[in-house]
Amino acid sequence: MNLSEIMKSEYNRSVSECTNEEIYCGLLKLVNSMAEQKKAEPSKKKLYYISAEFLIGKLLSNNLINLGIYDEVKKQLAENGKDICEIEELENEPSLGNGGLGRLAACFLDSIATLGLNGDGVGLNYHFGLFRQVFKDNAQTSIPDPWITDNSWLNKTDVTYSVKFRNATVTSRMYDINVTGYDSTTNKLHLFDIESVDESIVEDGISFDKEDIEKNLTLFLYPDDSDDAGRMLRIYQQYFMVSSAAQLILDECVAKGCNLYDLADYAVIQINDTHPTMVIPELIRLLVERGLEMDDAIEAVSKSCAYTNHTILAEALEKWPIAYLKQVVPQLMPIIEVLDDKVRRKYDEPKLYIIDKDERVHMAHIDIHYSYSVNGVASLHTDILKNEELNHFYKIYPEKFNNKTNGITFRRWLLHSNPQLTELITSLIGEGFKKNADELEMLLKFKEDKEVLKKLLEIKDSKKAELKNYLVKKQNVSINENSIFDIQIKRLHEYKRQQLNALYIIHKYLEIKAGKKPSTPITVIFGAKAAPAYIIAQDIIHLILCLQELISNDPEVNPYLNVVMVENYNVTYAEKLIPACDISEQISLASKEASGTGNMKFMLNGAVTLGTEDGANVEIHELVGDENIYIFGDSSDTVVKRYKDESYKAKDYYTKNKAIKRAVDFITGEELMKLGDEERLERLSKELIGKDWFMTFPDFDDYVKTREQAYSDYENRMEWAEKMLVNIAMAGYFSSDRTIAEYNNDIWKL
Ligand code: 26V
Repeated sequence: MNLSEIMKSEYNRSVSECTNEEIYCGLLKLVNSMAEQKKAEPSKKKLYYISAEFLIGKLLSNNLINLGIYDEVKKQLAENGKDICEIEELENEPSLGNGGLGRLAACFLDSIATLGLNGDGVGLNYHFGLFRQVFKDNAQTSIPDPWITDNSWLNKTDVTYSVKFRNATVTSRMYDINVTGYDSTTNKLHLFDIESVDESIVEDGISFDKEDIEKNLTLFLYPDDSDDAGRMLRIYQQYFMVSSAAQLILDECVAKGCNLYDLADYAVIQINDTHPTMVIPELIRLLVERGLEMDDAIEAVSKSCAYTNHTILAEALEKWPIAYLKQVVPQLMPIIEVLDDKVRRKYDEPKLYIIDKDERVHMAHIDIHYSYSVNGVASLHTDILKNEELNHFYKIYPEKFNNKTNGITFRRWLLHSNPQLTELITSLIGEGFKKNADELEMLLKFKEDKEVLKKLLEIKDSKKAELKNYLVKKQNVSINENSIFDIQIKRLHEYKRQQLNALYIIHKYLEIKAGKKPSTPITVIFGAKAAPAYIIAQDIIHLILCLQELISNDPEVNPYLNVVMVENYNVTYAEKLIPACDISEQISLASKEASGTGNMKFMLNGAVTLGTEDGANVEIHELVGDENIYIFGDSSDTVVKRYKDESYKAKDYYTKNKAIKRAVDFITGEELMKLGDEERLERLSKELIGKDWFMTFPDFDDYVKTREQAYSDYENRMEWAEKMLVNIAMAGYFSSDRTIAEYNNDIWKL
């Protein structure tokens, strides 16, 4: 690799004479041509990972690392007075996902390519992705987030398909992004789009005419579905995605000589949550169109599809009214009726039916009946699916259910985001862990090595200083790099309980006011977007922003406690925040967070978890042991029981527990009312006292106590460093390479 030659041939200038933009374009070309050369020989069977979201993040550094040329490029740039970080800054981050589900899909693509498996991603090319969050008057507003430029990673292909809706037929075109494996082969992410999309129809914020499908189909990711037109648009998007995918799959299989009865020998389709579910009836429809009997088509498709469930929240399980499906994709309804009819003939249990008595189609039920594998994403989550949520399905299909605990790619979440820690680890145990993450356990032998522990602390300090500088640049806020960095970054949702964290902050604020000052100052950092139509989530953001303002202007408190909410939290922000974190807040109500993956990224970077026994926290706890994690709160069993017997009354806790009452009353007290919006703060307080559906009050005392314990343990720097080291050492299990190897061994069998 010679950067000078590349820039010479592209621009006829030396590296130092080129602008950063030109260098970026040169590198993009270089990466793409190297990636193309690493395309694997197509094997007979191929995986299609279909997902409505791929939250891939910026790709330049990631690709340079995976192609093994990052250090060399960085060096050659430096020799010419150029800084690779400044060049990275030029890349737009495509926000093609909401959060965990989309980011998981991106980590999986990295591992699939790294393990040399024949598997591509299939999704949609949203022009604006998820909205960009802008704070105004202590509240979230949203604007479009365009990311596609002439120099994006998208490569236009000549693959096109015709997709038929009831009222229109559109042409889908496939765009490809190269997915480089680490020291391995290249796969593709196929993103479908239509040419007629019109970015100019967006008015005022992110609102647009939801009816004009040919102009809006791939404009946004999951546009606001709080109204009928929004929900309908989602069905259009989903069908557009899966019809294109199904045609691609059949074309590729036929090209390889597949007779369609044997589809399962050529294709395995992983359905990422219920968004791509319509691929099942669509494939059946296409097979029948190509001459198969209905029963044969159903069998061929069922043997090719596998489904992953990512949530047990009832409101997130998709149920589409028949009337909507008839309106958008009438051709699928007869197939769905056949699928439902088969279930009804066999089982006399309405909970298993696909179509319910209110004429709604339960998408997850299609997946479970007509896939050969159903998996949850962490051990606790899978147990809850088997024993509670999907128990009636588990009883009839015990062999289909399996667990695949989520994972993260270490290339992005360690090698790229924390080169300093990577270097230290390499100096201690060699390079092996980069491909075999279990080797991180070798770090345990340095548990009592003072020099190593000191280095760990130094690296953490340097990442904290880097974050401080980044925040000044990005948001013009200044934080104390000598404080404890306590971080909660994830989508804003009541079940994730940012409101519990906020109640703690109020509690601490009042304690400091009363003279109880912490030995080390604390900086609490939040990052979270809330769905525009999710009012209470917006109210919680408002509360946090008001607390940030209140405290930053209070000289009595801000030497000891500060709150910062980062604006437009995304993958790029996560890459800066995670390595700088001391305490990782994973405080969802037990049983509600399917897995979480941020928890794994923090652990890998030496943050210590403060969390409930929920999702993958349970597995983190088992791996690191009681000394190296801070667990609090009621168990998943207790919570499930409380919901069942409807015994929880928030009001009782509020009246009986003085600390809770004091914190909740503060929300509508005069200090915050002066800064905030009365309606928002009152609604939030009323919601908590009257309902508190995600049970923050029962966990409050234990949360405060455990958090204080963590802060006090932090004071003993050497003991804390030991906890950091154990967390890093035990993180190997959470490599997505392990997860993908399990998917392949148990489900895909590529
Ligand atoms: C979707 C919705 C949509 C409608 C309103 C409420 C709501 C609540 C949650 C969701 C989540 C959809 C699925 C999802 O993103 N699940 C996440 O998947 C991650 C990867 O498996 C996992 O780590 C997270 O725990 C899980 O929440």
